[in-house]
Amino acid sequence: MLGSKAHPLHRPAMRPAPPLTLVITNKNYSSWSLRAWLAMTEAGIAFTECMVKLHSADWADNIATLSPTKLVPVLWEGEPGRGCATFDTIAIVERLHELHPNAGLWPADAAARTRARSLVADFHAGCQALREAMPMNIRSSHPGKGMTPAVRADIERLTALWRATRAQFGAGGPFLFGSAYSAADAYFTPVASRFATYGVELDADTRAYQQALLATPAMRAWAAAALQETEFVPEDEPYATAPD
Ligand SMILES: N[C@@H](CCC(=O)N[C@@H](CS)C(=O)NCC(=O)O)C(=O)O
Repeated sequence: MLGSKAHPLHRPAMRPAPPLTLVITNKNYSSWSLRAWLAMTEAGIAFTECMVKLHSADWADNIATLSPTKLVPVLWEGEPGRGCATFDTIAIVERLHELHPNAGLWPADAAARTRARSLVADFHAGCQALREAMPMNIRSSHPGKGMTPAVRADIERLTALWRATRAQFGAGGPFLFGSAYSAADAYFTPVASRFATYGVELDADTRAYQQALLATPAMRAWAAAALQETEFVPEDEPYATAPD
């Protein structure tokens, strides 16, 4: 007699994964949006981009629905505002890794993966002086601005970590872990952009890494879109005055 359990051969049909949407803001300014967007794009994960411009009517009307924290990026599985939301960039990367474990978001090697996660967590919680004094501003050039002893200390500490990681794990390619681009590289691409905007002098190895980050097709596409934007956000422009 058949019991109530389904026969093992009669598996329920697999439900298709809900579509992914990434809510982001201005490409010229939003370093956190860039990180999540790059990680997904470089990993080849399909998603729809939902742009909500900072300080716009669209933002005022929709951010509370689109983001539990009223910050972006937010990853939605299913309908934005109704599906499952992951917020905060580290959580987004980890959720994407759960959904796409073979997409290469983290290095396959355990020691390299541990280093990648450590670098990302360390940056997420630190480098405050650098982040405050040198906000990402892809279209602008402010050489020499923002450099203070605290910023210099952040840069020296961070670039020493990059050099040590590349020396230990980076043979065979231009990225932190060699030829395979990881979420850690996505994390540091906005820093590479800041170094260009503020004309930060770099040692040869760090400069090579910076250039590799800025040269990926995904970063070029993002930067090209950033250059098309015309919004001026005063909070992100400590070294410029609003155009008339
Ligand atoms: N820790 C957050 C930071 C997110 C964040 O600060 N996002 C900025 C844009 S880069 C934002 O949403 N700002 C909107 C506001 O301050 O009102 C993450 O990792 O995602």
